[in-house]
Amino acid sequence: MSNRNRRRRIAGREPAAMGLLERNFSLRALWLATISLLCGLAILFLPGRSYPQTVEQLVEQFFPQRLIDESEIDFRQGGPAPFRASEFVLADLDGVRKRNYIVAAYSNGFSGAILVLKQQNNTAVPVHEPNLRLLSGIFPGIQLIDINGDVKPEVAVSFSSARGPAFSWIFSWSGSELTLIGPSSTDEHGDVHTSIVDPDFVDIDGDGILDIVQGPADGPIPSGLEDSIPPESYRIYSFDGQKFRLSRSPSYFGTFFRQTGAPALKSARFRADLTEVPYLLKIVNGDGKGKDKVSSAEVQLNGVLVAGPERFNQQVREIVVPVKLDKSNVLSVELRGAPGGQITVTVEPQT
Ligand SMILES: [Ca+2]
Ligand SMILES: [Ca+2]
Repeated sequence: MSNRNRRRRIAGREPAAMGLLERNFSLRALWLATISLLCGLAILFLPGRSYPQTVEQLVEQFFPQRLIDESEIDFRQGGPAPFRASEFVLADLDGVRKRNYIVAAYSNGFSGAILVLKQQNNTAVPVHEPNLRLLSGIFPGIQLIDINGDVKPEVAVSFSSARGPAFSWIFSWSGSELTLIGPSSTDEHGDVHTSIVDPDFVDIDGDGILDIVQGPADGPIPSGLEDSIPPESYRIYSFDGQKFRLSRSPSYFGTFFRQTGAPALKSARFRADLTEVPYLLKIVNGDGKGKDKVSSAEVQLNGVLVAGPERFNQQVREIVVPVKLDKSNVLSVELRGAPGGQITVTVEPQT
């Protein structure tokens, strides 16, 4: 068919048929517009990579790219397969009775990162990342602890090491950033190291502010090696309003609890570096505030009774006994009386 003929055929159509064609065309346009609108709405409101809804997805969305890059480069150079671990808590950092922050910790199996995200509707914005190059460990953990009793939580982040113990970093929230308040030191390159591994938080002096107790890193020493590995003391860090600083280094620190059931003897081993200096064994009866005292107990050091039942009652707060230590020592404690009582025993050089 020639072009001229075709033009004639179209031009020769009935006006009614042309109207139908136009109506079909505009219906199709309307249909397409509706489909596009629905697709747009679906992308906006359905959970997906670009618009995460769950906190888990938000936390993953902000996984630090430098950790991903580091493990991929390492893998290409023959290292282990890329690894990702993250942990988070929802936190009311400002004390406004709304857990509107996400504190997230990330690890690629070697290096770690901490990120504070502020939740806004279905999204979050990163508001702070502590600049600590030496955060490292495999599995991150986060705990909120109100260290100074002001209702606003402090943040304890840990990264477990291959051998199990976790390096801990303690922060307070300034309103805009996490400030490291945990015990730490700075090396010659300006990098900050934490001084604590799996610490305990105890209010030792009852001032309402938690203290940090760090036990010796050395586990049980194989027999015969006691003399070649110097003993490590316990370390107690107290908060001075700015930072936790070392306040005492006792040879032993431990809290004993009166459990339900018959009184039971519990023993703890500890070592001492100096055996020729006088030591003081101090028993604090009750918790930091003086509650939960025991009315009867027996405390022995190296098989010798240092405090018997007659020394304890509900009015006794503290018992101090001068003692001598051996290189290796055993403290044995049996608490009696009503379950729930506790004592804390410290052994440190007499100053
Ligand atoms: Ca607090
Ligand atoms: Ca305290």
